[in-house]
Amino acid sequence: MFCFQCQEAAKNEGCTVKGVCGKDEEVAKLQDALVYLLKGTGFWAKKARQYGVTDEEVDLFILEGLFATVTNVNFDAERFVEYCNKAADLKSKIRDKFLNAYKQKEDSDFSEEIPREAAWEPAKTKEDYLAKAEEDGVLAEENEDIRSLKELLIYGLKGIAAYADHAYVLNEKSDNIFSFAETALAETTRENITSEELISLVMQAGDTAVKAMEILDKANTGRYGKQEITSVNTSLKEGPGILVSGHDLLDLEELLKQTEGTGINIYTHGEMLPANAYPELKKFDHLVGNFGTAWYNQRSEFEEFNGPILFTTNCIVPPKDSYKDRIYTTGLVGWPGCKHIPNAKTGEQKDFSSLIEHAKQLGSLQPQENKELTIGFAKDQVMELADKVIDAVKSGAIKRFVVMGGCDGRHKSREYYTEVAKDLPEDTVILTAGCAKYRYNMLDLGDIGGIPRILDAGQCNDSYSLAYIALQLKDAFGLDDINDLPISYDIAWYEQKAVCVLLALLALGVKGIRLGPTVPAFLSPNVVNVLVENFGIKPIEDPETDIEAMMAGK
Ligand code: SF4
Ligand code: SF3
Repeated sequence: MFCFQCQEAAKNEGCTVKGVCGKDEEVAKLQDALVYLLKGTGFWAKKARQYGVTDEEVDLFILEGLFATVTNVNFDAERFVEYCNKAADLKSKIRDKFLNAYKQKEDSDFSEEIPREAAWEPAKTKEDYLAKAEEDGVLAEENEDIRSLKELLIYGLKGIAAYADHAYVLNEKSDNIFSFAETALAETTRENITSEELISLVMQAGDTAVKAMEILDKANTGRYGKQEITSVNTSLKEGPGILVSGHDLLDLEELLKQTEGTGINIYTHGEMLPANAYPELKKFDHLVGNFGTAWYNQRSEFEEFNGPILFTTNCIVPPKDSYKDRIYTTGLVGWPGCKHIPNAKTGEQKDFSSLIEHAKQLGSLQPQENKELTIGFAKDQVMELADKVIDAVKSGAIKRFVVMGGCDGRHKSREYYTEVAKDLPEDTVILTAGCAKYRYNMLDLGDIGGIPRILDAGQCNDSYSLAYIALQLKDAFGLDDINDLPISYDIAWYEQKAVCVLLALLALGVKGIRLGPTVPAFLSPNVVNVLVENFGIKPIEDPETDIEAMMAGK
């Protein structure tokens, strides 16, 4: 196996024996085979679009397939065999549709040369998929820079796919996103593609990432209302409970409906915390708060939570035997041997009854002393405070905003973010989104004239809110360039949704982003140079040096 798609890639080079995340060789190879098949599917889907033919089953499955390969989503080999089979079927389906359309229009059979990803007819066995991955994995591309740019594009696309899929289940979709995903996948199959062409696709991925976050914001706020400033309980209460992790608000809503009146309390974990700020979710009295912190702490936190735990997206880590029987997965998430709640039929809800029964059997949780956390500073809420914020900047009460969104992770070096948060001068405000916040969201940093010094916009996709706020401030101050604002970006990344967010920020023209805790292993030295020269991206140094530089606008 070879995988270097996340920040925890072994030695910051790549995982070759087993993933640091827990992904084994078989799953890693099946994921490679799936991406390979999706590239072939993208090739035919792009061609079909040129002849006016689309197929939403294909469009959607491309998103789902990519999403399933995001770090810490699915570790179940059998599920990947099913996904590969489905990708192979859909590849044939869209190919045949294209060939028919071509023949009708051109009055001849399509006879151009096709890439090997599009031509492959798998035997639809696990062995065949594994063999294909062995000969045609990530390292099959020998040119280091082309490989780096192709993977940057694919990883950004995986993040886009995850966000677009979350929006899709809430009835928001964009044909531009489907079309871009197919084009990008198809382009990676071209033997003679140049670095310049790939850089242009990476920039288009940034534009598409903005679009994906925008439609997801529309989907979330359309259904659940605008996030409101909310004080969230972060401790366990008397009575049985279910913990919900991940990013999928629809799963949470359906579970809340199905547990109403049962006496079961629902708690959020990790990236589900922002759900507590949406009016249409917080109206459920039995959504009682958030328990725990970022994903990598789940092995200790889940032992403490004596109830079932539902995973709706990443990040799942290898469960301990002490709580493995309490883990349930749904959507694209999977862990071998853990119970999986299947998708519902169209127009119906998922059936969470087994999970609910399990919570009843396990009985009450051990109550804890209460602590509160304030959240809900997505774009609409911050815009309500806009006058106050603008006045505070004009008067000098706020000297600088520091965007510290992104992901959290295991590495000790991430204490950097806690230190930065602690040591930033008192006239600074931290804007955050994503699970990166768990490094500092319990610090009591106070407020500036009633504006809290940590403004938490929500999930990683709510980085859209942070970009939106920046654009509004630019207009409010009559500036031409977003980089003239007193905002610094100190972003933490871990998985591919953070790659998507980074590309979105670049597409919006943000320059001088600090990226940590390490520079991605999949970026070759030449590609790093391109990012440094064109966007001023820089690695993090120590907190003191970086704070000084940021305060000087560097
Ligand atoms: Fe390694 Fe990250 Fe890939 Fe897992 S996702 S195998 S930790 S590089
Ligand atoms: Fe976190 Fe996985 Fe990335 Fe959604 S839950 S930000 S790491």
